[in-house]
Amino acid sequence: MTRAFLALGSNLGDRERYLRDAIAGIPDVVAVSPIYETGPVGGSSSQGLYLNAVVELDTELTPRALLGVCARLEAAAGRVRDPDDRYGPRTLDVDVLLVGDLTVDEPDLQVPHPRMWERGFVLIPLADLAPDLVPDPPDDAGVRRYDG
Ligand code: GSY
Repeated sequence: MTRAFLALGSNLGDRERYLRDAIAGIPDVVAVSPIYETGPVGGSSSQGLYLNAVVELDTELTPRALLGVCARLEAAAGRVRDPDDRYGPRTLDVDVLLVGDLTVDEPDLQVPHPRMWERGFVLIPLADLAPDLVPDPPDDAGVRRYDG
């Protein structure tokens, strides 16, 4: 069994519903971070605020299989990718962050996630679940606890 982490984000439609439905569809979940409301990073600053969370899994799934889980959840949320707006608003984004000590460097899958260490909206919820991995989480004013 391997300790893995996925990051979830939504800034379109019923954001909390999309996150909660996605979390319910993830296999082998052992912990879920609090939900945070966060300012959009990248793309138009006029797009809506995100809700973000991180989930921890204890799993035998490979990084590639986890990527398949992410794609299935995004499709179930009606995610439509706009090739001209890579950082545009989305019903659901699910990213593979870490899968134990494994590394993957392929065109469509990089593990650890290459931008995770610069993103407060990832590091703050990850630190809630894994302070051993993020001993010094950033003090990011754009990341606030969301209570509905
Ligand atoms: O990379 C995930 C999608 N995403 C997010 C996000 O989840 N949260 C915030 N705050 N900004 C983001 N920009 C992108 S793209």
